[in-house]
Amino acid sequence: MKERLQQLQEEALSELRQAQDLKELQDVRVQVLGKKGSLTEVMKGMRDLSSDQRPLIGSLVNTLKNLFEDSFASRQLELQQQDIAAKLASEKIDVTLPGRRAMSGSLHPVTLVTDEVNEIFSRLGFAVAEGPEIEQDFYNFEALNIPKDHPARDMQDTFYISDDRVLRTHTSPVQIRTMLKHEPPIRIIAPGTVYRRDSDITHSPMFHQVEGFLVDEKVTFGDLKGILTHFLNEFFGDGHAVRFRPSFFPFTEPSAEVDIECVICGGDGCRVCGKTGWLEILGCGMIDPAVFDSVNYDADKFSGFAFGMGLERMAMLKYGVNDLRLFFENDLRFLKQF
Ligand code: 2U9
Repeated sequence: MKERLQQLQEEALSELRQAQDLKELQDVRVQVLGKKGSLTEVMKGMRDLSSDQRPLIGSLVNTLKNLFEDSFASRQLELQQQDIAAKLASEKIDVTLPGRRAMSGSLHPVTLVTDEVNEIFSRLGFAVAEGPEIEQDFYNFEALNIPKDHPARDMQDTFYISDDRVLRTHTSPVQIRTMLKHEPPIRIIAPGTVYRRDSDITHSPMFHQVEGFLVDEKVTFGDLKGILTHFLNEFFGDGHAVRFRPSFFPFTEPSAEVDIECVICGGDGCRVCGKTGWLEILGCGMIDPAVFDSVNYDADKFSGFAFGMGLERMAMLKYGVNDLRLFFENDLRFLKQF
């Protein structure tokens, strides 16, 4: 029996040493101390021993069992440390490597231009106002002196939500809403998205505008010219001639269109300005007394001017973009340049 135990000890300890990972180590434990393990079998056989043999063999078995447990624990620790070391080696991070740059987005050119227009007018004391994109007929047309038979009201030109509701065709309704809430003096610019049933190389059914207006006592066309000339000099830089041409809008009287000396060719004539040397850039005028009537302003006491501009057009001229569609395609190669 003693020899059997000696042999068992050698085998068991050698198996422990040979175990290459924690799973193999567990298997050795089962082989020795499991239900049918080699040492378990020996312990079961103890009952067949004579009573004088039993204490001696019992103590040898116990010693062997303890020795096995200790050796098991230390081999287990060794294998665990080996595991950790291997993991650390494979997951090693070189903290001195340069980091990967996060991709940062940029503002859309129309947003950039909107912000710049807002800033220039803010410095002149204008507040920015916003309003709904689905508008009632009253705010979009009626209050702006756009009569029932005006072509702008036609189904061909305007997106109708219902008989009385449209996708706003300009941001002017924001200004009607503002006047209905506040008394003069008033200085507002209204940037925003507008919709017209127009789609070709130079028109998009959805585009962006900034409109502005100022109402006070004794406001003159001279004030209008001064403010808009200053704005264009700020936006495009000094040194471009500006001219005002008579025009017509239902909501302003008199009305004018504003041209700036071509910012591409400097007035010599090129493809962008159609060889005229001038770019049409703004519409404007003195607010029609009929508009004041519809918001209950006293047209004898107050006067004001208003203006409007298309922001995609401003962005095209500022950044030299030659195709309107680029603004709506969301091609990152285009957008990343701003
Ligand atoms: C109120 C009264 C008058 C705003 C104005 C224009 C002239 C104009 C166009 C420029 C290019 C629109 O984007 S565009 O197609 N705008 O020519 N807009 S005067 O007049 C107003 C606005 C509000 C209460």
